[in-house]
Amino acid sequence: MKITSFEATTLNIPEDDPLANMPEEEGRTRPVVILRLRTDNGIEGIGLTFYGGKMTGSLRKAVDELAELTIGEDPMRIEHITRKLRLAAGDSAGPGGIFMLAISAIDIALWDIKGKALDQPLWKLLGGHRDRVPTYASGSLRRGLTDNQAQRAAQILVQKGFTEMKTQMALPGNPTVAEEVRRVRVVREAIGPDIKLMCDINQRWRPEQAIDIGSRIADVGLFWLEDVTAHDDYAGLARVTAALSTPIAGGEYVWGIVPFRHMIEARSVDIVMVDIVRVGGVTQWMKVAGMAEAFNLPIVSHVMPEILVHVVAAAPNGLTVEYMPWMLALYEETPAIENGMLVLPNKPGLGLKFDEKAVAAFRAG
Ligand code: SMN
Ligand code: MG
Repeated sequence: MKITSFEATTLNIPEDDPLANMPEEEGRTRPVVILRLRTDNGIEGIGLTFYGGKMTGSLRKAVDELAELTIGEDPMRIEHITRKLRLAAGDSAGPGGIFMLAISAIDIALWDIKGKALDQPLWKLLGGHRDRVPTYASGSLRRGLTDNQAQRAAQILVQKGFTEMKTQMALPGNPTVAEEVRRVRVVREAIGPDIKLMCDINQRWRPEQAIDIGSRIADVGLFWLEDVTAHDDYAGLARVTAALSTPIAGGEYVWGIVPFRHMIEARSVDIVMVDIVRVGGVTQWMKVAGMAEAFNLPIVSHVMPEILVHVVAAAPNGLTVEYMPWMLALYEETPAIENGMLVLPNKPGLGLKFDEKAVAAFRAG
């Protein structure tokens, strides 16, 4: 089997809130580059990438340039292709940034091809640990909402059957400690004690602030507190992790696999979160899962549940899948949620098909 052609397209995907219909800001969109990689036996693998922001034109160009280099290659030899692309472009441009984002789209598409060629769903190819995985609602309880809106949105998520959900602190403006603490308490009040509640800080606190606020909310019983300070302050994160009884999650902001070694060795986090387009795709995501497993740490996904459900279900230490719904509209069908669990698809590869009407509607430019 050989790769014969590819097609990349730039889209603007709405960043709305289909889960609770409580968007932080109406009309906001996120640029995304989707990729189709085609083979000589008629298989089409799909991949995608983002975080290009205003540099998405450059990211699209990088995807085109790297995908061109895969033509003629055997798609089953993913590590061989990765090495070729690294030598051709990444040696001087890596390890992070546009190169990593672009190669991730290619890696995802190659795994989709592999699954289709072997007629197996990706989660089984990667280990197939479980056929259902816990999931948590994300993107609804954001920091830009009022306390009241956050409470209403949280109740809607519970009514919809979610048993896990994520909110945010580090509120906009210059909130007092009391205001920060109140937000997470009112969300907890709205959902009761039995729903798992996570809280994302998105690197906005200093370590001592995280310890101060984190210790005041210990009784809220958060399932985890995420990205409490700068992502590469491994020692600062370790200080917070050691000081708080609440588990600390982190990792979505780092590039490639090596930083996870340093984070884990420094005991910076209790729960390892891996972003699939910053780490280098499915291949590298699973390597970090193995590294975390060896250190007795759980692993969790970041955004794109329709893709990440495969890797979390495959890994024995997979904990839960972030159900961030932004990209769901891109596909004809996405994995169902039953009793708060995502059900793994049985179709080959990713089990996803682009909805061509949605692709046309979101097309940029
Ligand atoms: C997040 C970051 C970037 C894009 C979407 C969402 C956030 C999360 O940190 O963990 O959901
Ligand atoms: Mg986050």
